[in-house]
Amino acid sequence: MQYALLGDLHSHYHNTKAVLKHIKETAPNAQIIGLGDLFECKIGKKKLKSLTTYLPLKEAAVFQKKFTKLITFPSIIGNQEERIAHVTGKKEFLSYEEKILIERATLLHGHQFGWNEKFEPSFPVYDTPLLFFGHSHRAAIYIKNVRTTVEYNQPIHVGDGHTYEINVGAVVESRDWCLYDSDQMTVTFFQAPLDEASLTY
Ligand SMILES: [Mn+2]
Repeated sequence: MQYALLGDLHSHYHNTKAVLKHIKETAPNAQIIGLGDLFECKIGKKKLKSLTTYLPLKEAAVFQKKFTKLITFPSIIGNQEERIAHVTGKKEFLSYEEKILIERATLLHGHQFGWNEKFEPSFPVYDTPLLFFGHSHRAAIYIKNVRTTVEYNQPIHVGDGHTYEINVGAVVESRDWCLYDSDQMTVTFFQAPLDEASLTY
């Protein structure tokens, strides 16, 4: 089975549309799953502390109807959804799973890990050969905890019994997504082509 994994959309309509189009062209039968931070919260950590009441959704987040119509696939929760729920009191943003398990792979958003000052993750314990995640907006594959350079459009074989941690990158900045084929046991990084409209939200 094929899975198309995308994360860190941050409410970016044009890039999300470009990535979904690219997925449809490249792997039309893949099951699409989001890796969190679908939406962009406009309230930073500092402002969060000074809030005394809930904010309306429009003030708290980049929330456009045309964007929500693109989100027809399941997703795990990201820190943006958690913050939007906290700021608005809207519990529906907490309705996403913290973790999804698919064939031989765990899906998590990286806010559940520790990160060092260089923004490198320390991975939690997980029970599958593969871990897919997002959060730092940097596509990467870690083999035995060593970060390895990503080559796009090149299937990487991940069925050799080692564990692999795969950061699928970000939709919002670079239109990244990742194809996981559980029959072939391959992972392929992709970037949807840039269209002019992608330069705006
Ligand atoms: Mn995040």
